[in-house]
Amino acid sequence: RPRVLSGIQPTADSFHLGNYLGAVRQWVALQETHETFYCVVDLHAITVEHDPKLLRKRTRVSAAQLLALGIDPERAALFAQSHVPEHAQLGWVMQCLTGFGEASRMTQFKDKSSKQAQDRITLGLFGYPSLQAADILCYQATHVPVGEDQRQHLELTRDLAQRFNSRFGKTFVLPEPYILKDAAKIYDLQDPGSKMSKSSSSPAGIVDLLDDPKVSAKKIRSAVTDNEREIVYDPERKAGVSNLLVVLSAFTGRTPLQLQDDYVGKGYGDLKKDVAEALVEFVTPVQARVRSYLDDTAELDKVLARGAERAREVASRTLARAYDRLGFLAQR
Ligand code: AQP
Repeated sequence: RPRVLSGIQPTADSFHLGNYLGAVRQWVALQETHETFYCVVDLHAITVEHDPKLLRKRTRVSAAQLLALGIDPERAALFAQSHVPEHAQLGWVMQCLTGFGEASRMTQFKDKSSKQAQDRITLGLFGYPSLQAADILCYQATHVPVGEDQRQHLELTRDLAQRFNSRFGKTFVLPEPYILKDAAKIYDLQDPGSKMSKSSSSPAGIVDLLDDPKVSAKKIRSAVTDNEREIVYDPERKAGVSNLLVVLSAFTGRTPLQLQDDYVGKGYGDLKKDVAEALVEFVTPVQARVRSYLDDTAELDKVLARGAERAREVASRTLARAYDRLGFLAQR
């Protein structure tokens, strides 16, 4: 079966709607058809300043959310990135193949580094995409379900895999992005020109899955739209309304264009009310499941340990092959 790898950072107390609709929802669906590896990327989380206690907590909360959202640990290998040391080991190799100019052109690095004082920007943040390439290549993943914002990093991963293969012999499979057209990017409710993001959205612009559902419903009702009245799916011209249609589409299974027809003659208030209701209906049982996974952290840690074991079986074989091709002596 084709392989899938994806990861999510434990850098917030909750996933937001963009993380779920852009990425995790695809992770769940792909378990049916692919061999899946999903990790909480704690190594990536320390590329910016962090608090160890919070990281520990957020790693478990992330795993609990993934389980609550439908990741089935019997089918997918669900693990913490730091439990599989091959990520960091292959990450070093990938850094040694990445050009300085190439890394400098990554827009995520430019965005994130522009928000920090020069001496706070770490080499880890600069090298983030090379580690991400290793995350993917360790598993010879063919598909990587991520949001649109990650497309450039995936291109780099393909370039690095190709570079390694042509210098040292065919070792890595070139992964394809798996980006769903209609949910690829969820926008900030207050600033629908920018993506919903944990680091840059204002509290009113971001919907956290673990927020009080009443608060989230209120944020949806206060979402920025425009001065017109028609509910039309036109992301260029009507970003706010289109964003709401995309969210409702994900929860109802109707396409944004079908929804546009459903809402002929209705107003923005009706649309917002329906989006808020669909959201509350979705998050309420998810939150209950998250709480129950967090009530038994020993069991949660066991799930992660089993996932890491399965992941290492694959990642260690890939690393051994890559090390051999690079000319490292085999350990006797
Ligand atoms: N707004 C979004 N729309 C669609 N997909 C999104 N993703 C993130 N934001 C959106 C996808 O979520 C997955 C997990 O990403 P991550 O762990 O790297 O989270 P992140 O990028 O740190 O999340 P943010 O909110 O974007 O944080 P900042 O802005 O702080 O970096 C990825 O597949 C991503 O595409």
